[in-house]
Amino acid sequence: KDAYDPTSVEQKWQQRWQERGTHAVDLAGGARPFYQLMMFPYPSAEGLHVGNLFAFTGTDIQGRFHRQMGHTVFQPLGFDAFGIHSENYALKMGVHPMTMTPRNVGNFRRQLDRAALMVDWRYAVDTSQPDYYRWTQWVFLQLLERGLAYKKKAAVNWCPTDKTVLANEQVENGLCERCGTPVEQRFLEQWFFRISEYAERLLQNLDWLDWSDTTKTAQRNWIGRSQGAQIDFLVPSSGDLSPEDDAAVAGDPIVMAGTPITVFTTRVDTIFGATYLVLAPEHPLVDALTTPAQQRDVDAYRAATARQDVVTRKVDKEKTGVFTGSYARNPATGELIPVWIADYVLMEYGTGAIMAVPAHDERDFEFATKFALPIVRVVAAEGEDADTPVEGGAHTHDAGGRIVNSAQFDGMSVPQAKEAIVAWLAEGEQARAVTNYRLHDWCISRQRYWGPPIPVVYCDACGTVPVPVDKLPVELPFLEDFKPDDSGISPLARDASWYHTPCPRCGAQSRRETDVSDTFLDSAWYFLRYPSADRDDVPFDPALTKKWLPVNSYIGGNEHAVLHLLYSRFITMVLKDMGHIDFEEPFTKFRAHGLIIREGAKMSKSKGNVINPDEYIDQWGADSFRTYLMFLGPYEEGGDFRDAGISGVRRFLDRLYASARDMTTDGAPDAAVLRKLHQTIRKVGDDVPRLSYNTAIAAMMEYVNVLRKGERTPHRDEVMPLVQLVASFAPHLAEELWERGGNTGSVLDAGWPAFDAALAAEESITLAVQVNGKTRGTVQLAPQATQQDALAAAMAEPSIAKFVTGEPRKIIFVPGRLLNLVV
Ligand code: ANZ
Ligand code: ZN
Repeated sequence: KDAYDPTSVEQKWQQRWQERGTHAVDLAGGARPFYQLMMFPYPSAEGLHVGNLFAFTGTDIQGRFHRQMGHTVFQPLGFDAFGIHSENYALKMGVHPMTMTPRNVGNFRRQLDRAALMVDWRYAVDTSQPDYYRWTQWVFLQLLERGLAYKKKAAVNWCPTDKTVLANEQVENGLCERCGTPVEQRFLEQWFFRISEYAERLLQNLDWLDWSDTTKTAQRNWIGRSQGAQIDFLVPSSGDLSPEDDAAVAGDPIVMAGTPITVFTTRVDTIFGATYLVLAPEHPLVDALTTPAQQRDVDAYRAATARQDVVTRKVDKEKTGVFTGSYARNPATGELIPVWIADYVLMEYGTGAIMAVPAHDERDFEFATKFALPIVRVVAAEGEDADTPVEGGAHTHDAGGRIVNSAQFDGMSVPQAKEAIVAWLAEGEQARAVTNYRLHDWCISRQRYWGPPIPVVYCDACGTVPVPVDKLPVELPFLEDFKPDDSGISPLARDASWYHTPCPRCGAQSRRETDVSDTFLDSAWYFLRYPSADRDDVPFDPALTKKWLPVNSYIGGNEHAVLHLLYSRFITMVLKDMGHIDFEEPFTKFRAHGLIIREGAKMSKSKGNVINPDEYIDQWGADSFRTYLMFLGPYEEGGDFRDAGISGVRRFLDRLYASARDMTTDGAPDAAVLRKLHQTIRKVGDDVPRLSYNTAIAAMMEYVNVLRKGERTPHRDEVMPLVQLVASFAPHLAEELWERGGNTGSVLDAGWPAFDAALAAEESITLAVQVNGKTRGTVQLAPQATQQDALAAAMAEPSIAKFVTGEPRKIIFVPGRLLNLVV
């Protein structure tokens, strides 16, 4: 008898699929469109690793399953080829990225085909090709036109190893996400996108998106909404000084008289306890507030802060700071309080200035203790009063407390006081309720080579001029030496013949922008491009976009839960607002897959524990490998890759193969086998759409065991439906067996096996019967039997009935499991 030989089966079907165009999708004509998206890979030189294949296979199963359910499925794939990943690799290998990228892409495609991904390559994208980035530049110009792209000099994260600016999202615990180097602060002119304007919408829409909760939570935290107030503390002019003001205060030179210092607080209820102000050292008012006597100290402190990297800045360390010499009036108490600068206040958050309430904020407490600033209690908990000293640390758990030392607000709860005090200060126009977001504008410029040049030109006469859309792409020139340097200027500035260009407006000699855009911009719109990847005239065709988008189902790694997904949502909203598309959320459903672990560690190139899928596929076949990957554990959690496990999966496919080889068309299928079959159809059909692949595979394995039990000869009608169930996992084998079963055409287009609930129902169930908690026997019942049925059956059984005298005092009935009679 012939045995399952994956190599020949897989070669045969790879070729058939090619010839028959099985994976080609009719975008214009196909009915019931279903857009299944997977996160596209960076085409690194080593080729695909098992982690990639785990992600893609799990997505491919969704795509194939939906096709079996009668959808036209579009499941494209492409390459996120621009960016630091590829560029750093090219630098390391000494190969130019323009040479390296197509080579890697070719290798990836070979591997992806081998793994049987249902991809129509006519719709592939490569973000580093001019026919793609031309439209990335177009997206940039849309934002520029809309006033959502702007340039400003800003403190930015600078990676001294990669020699480039990083977005906040690319800094993890103060380290460069790519190379782990501590990130420094630099002051550079950068292009930004105003994503912060979309913060509320990005937050609100999360409520109705069908996304995994962990992903939504990550996005919510990133957006970081805080409800609070802005309060103005005025720097008094000498005329505003009253006799009560401290003589020393009045004697100091007062700079910036009348200027408000605006703070952001979430605890306006504590304003009577605000005993000093703190500004970020970078705050624009610092210079004007600093008195001559304090100038040297302030300058030294600011210089020291500027030298600090972000890590040191953000860790909770010993508090430092310097007095500016100026005072401002607390609008609640009327008192003058000193204005300090300290690095624990960050310029990027809120207004870059705080009112310090040492009694109720931990960092303020440490600071006040160190610099002997007054600590005034304004909230009292149970058992405390206005005079209870604040000792040993701030009292931060104020939820149940009462306001004290706060004039007319004494006795209020914290929430009451919040409202009342803002209203009171708002009358004098010294406060307003505000919502603050942690989300910053998106810095999109990179002083690197391997990205799309930002399409603007600087002209002495016309200023910043966008490159007209019909002049796109601004092609990335071939630069022999593309290595970044420490200057903070992009390598593109080295090619004078490239960056000197006539102004598109007046024709005068002008200069191109030499920064390229962030890779995250490439991937923030790629899903829009896929259906129109073959079009040169438009970024995306309106009719196709209407038909195929938003994406029905998106699967990808949790490492992109914040950045990539948030940016994609933002760009989609902007394009909607500009009338280019008619939806504002790109991904209706998103699920994050888990990670494959090996020997307890995440599989990664840097850990050197990567598995080469080619070797496994050579040895076991792609179908076994795919199925094994999906059997490792719950798809959304991932699992541990063990070399031994794959043989069990292969045995399952061997037995399936043998079942189809040996099956008969004589007679009729066995009733018990049919019951198991229909139970399996139901289970796999339930499990696959909720990504529970491992349990679906386990169910199919169980069914094969029933099918082959005692070397019985299975009936054709018992085998063929299983071939359909397994088709999304083991696509080559399924096609082969489908054909052997006398069918023509792809199993993918044969629909889903018919499910019959009546056939799936258990004929009878076994119920344990207890008397006074002791098992006395069992009865056979219909699965839907009631308590009364069960009691009758038990009483009909003499071996049980003999223990029951008279009416039972109590009956405990667990349907399908147990009947307990208390007598
Ligand atoms: C007074 C106060 C009293 C505060 C109190 C807290 C407790 P979230 O909730 O994260 O938004 N803050 C404001 N801007 C800051 C900045 N740029 N750098 C550092 N800290 C800043 O935090 C809001 C609180 O963080 C604000 O409320 C402010 O301190 C501080 F018992 O104001 B609070
Ligand atoms: Zn000009």
